[in-house]
Amino acid sequence: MPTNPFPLSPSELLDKYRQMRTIREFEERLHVDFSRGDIPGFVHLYAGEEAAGVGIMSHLHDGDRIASTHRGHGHCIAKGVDVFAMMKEIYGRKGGACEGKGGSMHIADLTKGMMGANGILGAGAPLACGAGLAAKYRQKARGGPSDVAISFVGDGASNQGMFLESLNLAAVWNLPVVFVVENNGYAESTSREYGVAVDSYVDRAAGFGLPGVTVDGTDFFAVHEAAGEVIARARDGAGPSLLECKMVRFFGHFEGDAQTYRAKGELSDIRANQDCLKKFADAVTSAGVLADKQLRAVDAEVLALIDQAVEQAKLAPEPGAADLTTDVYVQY
Ligand SMILES: Cc1ncc(C[n+]2csc(CCOP(=O)(O)OP(=O)(O)O)c2C)c(N)n1
Ligand SMILES: [Mg+2]
Repeated sequence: MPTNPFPLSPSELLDKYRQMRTIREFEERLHVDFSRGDIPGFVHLYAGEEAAGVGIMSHLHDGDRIASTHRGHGHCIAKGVDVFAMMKEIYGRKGGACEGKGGSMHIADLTKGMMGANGILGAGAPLACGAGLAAKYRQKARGGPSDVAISFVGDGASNQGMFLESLNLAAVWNLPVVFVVENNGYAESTSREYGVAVDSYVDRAAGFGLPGVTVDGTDFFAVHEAAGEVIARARDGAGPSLLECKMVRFFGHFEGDAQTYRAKGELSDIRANQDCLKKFADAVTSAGVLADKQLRAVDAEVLALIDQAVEQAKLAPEPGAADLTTDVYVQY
């Protein structure tokens, strides 16, 4: 047996591959179904960014909370939200994660610590501060390591006042929060260079008194290692941090985006050279820790799962008038 150079066992590695592949196939399928007119509303796809979501969420349990973005499907899947409930939600059907009344940008599952995708840029950051404060109180009462909260924002959303205020609040209150900047180089069609003055988010974090680290977000192992450190820091009460993941998005900003702002050949180049799934597969197979046929078997299982999820979503009824006021107000 070859020695395993990775920090995860072969079965854990296969599980991470499965999660990333599930996100990829989920998004590839939505791309096709949306273009056919099968899906209502708006969707923003996470394909290409899987290593970040899965690398970070590998260190979390259900008691840890995440606050996601408009591009939230990958975060949901990596946090353990049921793929069938997600698909129904995106199709606007009963049995969806929010009974079909929220759609792509509002998928939430509090039992999994998934506080919600969010159509308002930067709005997840103060929610994560709230979850971090709650975790801090719980930790004081019970002792031991703290639950943590993760806030995700894109490079564009990182300019929002709410995000910057949250960095300050988390630092002042020493909250167990990690702020993840998913830097895919674009905010809609605006390139990062045009809209963000600093080259590195680590510098921006330093201005608020937070440590920061930048990683290649297309490298699962780099994300996994860096996320492990900042999350352990938060759990141990040593305070908040910022983690910048440099990444690529394989599709447009939203489905239907003609992407005329991309450089010539950019899309084929990132698919060929910056595909986090290919990089992961190359690393684990060339080290001899997993065999190609094990990965292909997972690919086939995932494809079948996504087919079933779409089939069930299409069969599920739409919410009716009687559902209008259910799940709107909390019952005390
Ligand atoms: C407060 C607010 N302002 C503007 C928008 C419109 N909007 C939606 S997504 C987006 C760009 C987001 O870019 P980024 O944060 O980099 O995330 P990405 O889409 O690249 O994942 C904008 C401007 C919004 N939803 N909310
Ligand atoms: Mg972006």
